[in-house]
Amino acid sequence: MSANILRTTVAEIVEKTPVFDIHTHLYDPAFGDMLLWGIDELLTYHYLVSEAFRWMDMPYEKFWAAPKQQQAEWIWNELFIKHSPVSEACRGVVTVLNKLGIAADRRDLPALRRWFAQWKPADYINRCCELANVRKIGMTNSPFDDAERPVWEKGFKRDPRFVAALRIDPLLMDWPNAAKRLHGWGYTVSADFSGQTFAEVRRFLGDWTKKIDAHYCMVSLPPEFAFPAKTDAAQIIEHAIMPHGREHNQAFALMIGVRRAVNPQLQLAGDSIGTADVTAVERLCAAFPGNKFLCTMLARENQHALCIAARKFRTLHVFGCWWFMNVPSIIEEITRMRLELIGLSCTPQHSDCRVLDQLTYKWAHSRPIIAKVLADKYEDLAVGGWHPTREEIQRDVQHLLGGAFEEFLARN
Ligand code: RAT
Ligand code: ZN
Repeated sequence: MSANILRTTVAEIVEKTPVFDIHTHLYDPAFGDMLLWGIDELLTYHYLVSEAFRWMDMPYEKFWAAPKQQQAEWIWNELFIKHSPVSEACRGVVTVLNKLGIAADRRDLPALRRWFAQWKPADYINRCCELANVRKIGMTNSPFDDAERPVWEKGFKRDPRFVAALRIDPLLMDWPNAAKRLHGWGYTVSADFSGQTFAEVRRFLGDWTKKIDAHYCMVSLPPEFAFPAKTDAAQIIEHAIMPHGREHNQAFALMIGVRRAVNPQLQLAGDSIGTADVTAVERLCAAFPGNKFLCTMLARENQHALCIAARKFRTLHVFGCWWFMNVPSIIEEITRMRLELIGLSCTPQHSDCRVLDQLTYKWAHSRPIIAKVLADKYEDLAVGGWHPTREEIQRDVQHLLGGAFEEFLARN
């Protein structure tokens, strides 16, 4: 294969290989309105809220008190009309419209709304999955979410494209309140961890794992996360989550580096970042060799050390360019580094979509970067006389777009 043909072959295979998007905030359609979609949701995505507030001279209270359509209009005017939408999150909206076949540059928000209003949710989900070429969507499912919990408790017919992940942030980050809630749900736990507390937390995790068929258990953590430590989080991990993980052969996903509510007035848009301590992840892997860990980190400064940790522990699977890392320049840098350090045994990207339509842009933006980096690596190999076949390229891309993740989860 010539260098040019190699590049176009890799690009074409990356485009055509369906992806398992391992972490999003999208919901099975049975959750109704909780599955967000359409132009007003796209415009009020929290990534855009924080960008719009860099220009808007408006009290935060006024913004939050307004109806969503009004908020969307303010953001549209600020980020698309008064300025060109060059940021990654803004460009995302343009890509979504383009993928859907809408002339985005007519700059006509009411017309966009009319276009979206024609769709039935079920058809629109199919359309977005087809355009994004997504085969499975990992949800984020919290038993602590009062809107979500009753839907699971009542039961519903699952859409096989949407797979569950058990999200447990309050359990680790706010144990005293989580203990009260568990108690209220019939688990005999004490805030001081006495008695049957750990066994009961395990029972809670086991019940929810079964109820939602959780593919993995997950938490997002602040940069201060330490292990071992005398914190509630470290104790619950050691005495409940680890034994639970071994019992159910369930991986534990750590998303580390978020500093919540740095500017509370921005609500969901007010979280920031901090450099974390990768040795906590290494110590967890070393202390619990019978457990599996998934990990992504928010700070660019942590990415290299995290890759090295993955070289040391085959029980650690690195994934995604999370949130503030999910911009083209950084995706390229991190993906390149990962391939150079741990080859194809990682999952370079997840979308973190909160709005269904975003699947189309997040994957449209990430796929060419993954293809470019992979083609560069094949080209380097060609210099040494190693030429991958088309079948080998397909195999490799399948691994990167969810296959390696599935193999990792299935491993005993
Ligand atoms: O990326 C995001 O939308 C963040 O708000 C978070 O949800 C983050 O991805 C998380 O899962 O904690
Ligand atoms: Zn997320």
